[in-house]
Amino acid sequence: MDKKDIVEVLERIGTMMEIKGENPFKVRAYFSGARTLQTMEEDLGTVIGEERLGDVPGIGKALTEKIETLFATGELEFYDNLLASVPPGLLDLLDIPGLGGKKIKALYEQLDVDSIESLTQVCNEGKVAELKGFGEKTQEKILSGIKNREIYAARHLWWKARKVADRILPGLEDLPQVERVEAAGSLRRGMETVGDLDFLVASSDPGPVMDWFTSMEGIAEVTAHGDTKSSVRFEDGMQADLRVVPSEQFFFALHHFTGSKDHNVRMRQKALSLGLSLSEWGLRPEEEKDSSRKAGPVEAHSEEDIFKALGLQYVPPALREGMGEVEAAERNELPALLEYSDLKGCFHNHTTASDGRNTLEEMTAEADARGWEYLGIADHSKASFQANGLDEDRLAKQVAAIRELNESGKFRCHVFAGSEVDVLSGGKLDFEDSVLDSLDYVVASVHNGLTQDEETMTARIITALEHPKVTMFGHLSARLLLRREPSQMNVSKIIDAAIANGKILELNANPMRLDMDWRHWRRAAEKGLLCCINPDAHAIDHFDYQLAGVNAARKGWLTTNNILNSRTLSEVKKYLSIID
Ligand code: DGT
Ligand code: CA
Ligand code: CA
Ligand code: ZN
Repeated sequence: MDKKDIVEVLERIGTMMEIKGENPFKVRAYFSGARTLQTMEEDLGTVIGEERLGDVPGIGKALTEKIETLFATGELEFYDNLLASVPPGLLDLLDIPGLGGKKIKALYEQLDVDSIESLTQVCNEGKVAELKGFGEKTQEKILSGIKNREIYAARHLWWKARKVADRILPGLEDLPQVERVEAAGSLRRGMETVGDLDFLVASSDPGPVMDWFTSMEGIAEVTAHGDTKSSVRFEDGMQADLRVVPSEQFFFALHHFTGSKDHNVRMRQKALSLGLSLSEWGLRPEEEKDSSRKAGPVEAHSEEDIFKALGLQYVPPALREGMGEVEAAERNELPALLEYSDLKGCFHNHTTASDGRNTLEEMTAEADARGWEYLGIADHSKASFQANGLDEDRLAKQVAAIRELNESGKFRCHVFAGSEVDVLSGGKLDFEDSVLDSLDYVVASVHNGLTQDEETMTARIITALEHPKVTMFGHLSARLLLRREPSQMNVSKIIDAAIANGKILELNANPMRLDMDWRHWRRAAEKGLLCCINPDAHAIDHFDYQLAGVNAARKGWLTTNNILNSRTLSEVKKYLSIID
């Protein structure tokens, strides 16, 4: 079992002991042990191998044995016994923000709550508000937490959905009956989360295609098995639809099932204004609608043909959200969308100096191998102690190491020395100006106090944006998709403040963040806001996240003009006022 999983087991042990009302002293030992382990810089295997785990402050004898057993075997009898001794539904309650061991214990003992269902019921009856230490507000928060949990469970990260689709598509392609195949729906539009996968196949012999699809590996249930449409649910909860159409309808169906619904509505209106009727089956004069299940007189050998037939510029899937794209296509004013290959580097990246998994050199070598002209290192600052943030001394050493690496000429890729500086709760930065002066750039980010009210948070962020040393703001809302709601803030005020102060907002490309949200970018960029797409990489393979970032940027109508890191090294140096 790896370190991350062991940390989770220790936390669960602590929680279960708390629920059972065990000695708070013992309980605390598990939580603090989990934290110690989490922030331990050295490789856990090495420390265990050299029998030094017991020497680590905060990890006592009992804990050492348990961690070693988990590391070696992935199992622990003590944990299994504990799991068996609490109602299984109780641990689900931990998914609700604000509920820890103590609160769960109170709910269990005083209101017999032992599952999400029973918790929902007592909340709706108003009984939770009456409990000591809870109150009306907590009860409301619990209810909205339960609702979010349902929404979260029904959707999946685009990043994950794409990987599942990438496994299914080749299988479909290989079937002899399949003439064409595409993934459609929200996945094709590049939505940050995806409800279900939608596959579309052109074939004149759908039977074997349906049979293959409904007998794929990992399927938990076949929810529909028809002549031309089937649906399945995989063991991990992901669902997928497959539709098979005759090849002359393929592009009409592809356009229809790519959506979005709002885009389709606008497209049908556009067709009607020309006396035409557009459907998943074809495009035909409106008066022939009765025969609409047959292919229409207009042929489409690509989606482009459909747009052309309506006198429209081609609208790429990323823009099909019913947010003015059809109107812009009428005027031939769609943007030239960003490509991954437009990116020449990035700025928000971590190394082993804070909580990253790769060293400065390893990160630089990888950026170099990708052909990037520059790489910015922005490790955490000291207030982010849980992420092993750097203090002034360690930062100074890192800056020196970066300067040295650049001078060594070892890599073509230039490294910029930065920092992801915590924005403290009142908007003050975690480092003094004299420290920030030694850096090439500063990413300001909020990592704590995420539940401040809208006014306080907005003021906090604007204060940081007004700081002369700040270059860009990191992951604005601090949301974690399908896990944590965005912090409350007045985004349009923040955008205005960033523009007024000549500051950049990041588009954090981590597939769990994609923050600032693409829905804000089009208007913000029109007003003049500059964007930087950053992977927030904690390891070399996280540079791939830039694909998700570019995807979100496309949905935000951004072009190379709006993106700092599509500029060349010398342009960026100029922007950062760095003189060679
Ligand atoms: P999802 O799965 O919730 O992430 O979102 P989508 O967009 O993939 O939605 P889905 O799977 O329900 O349907 C795929 C596409 O099919 C959708 O984007 C547009 C089209 N579609 C489905 N139902 C309707 C409908 O009732 N009206 C219209 N105009 N289009 C529909
Ligand atoms: Ca879908
Ligand atoms: Ca669907
Ligand atoms: Zn961060």
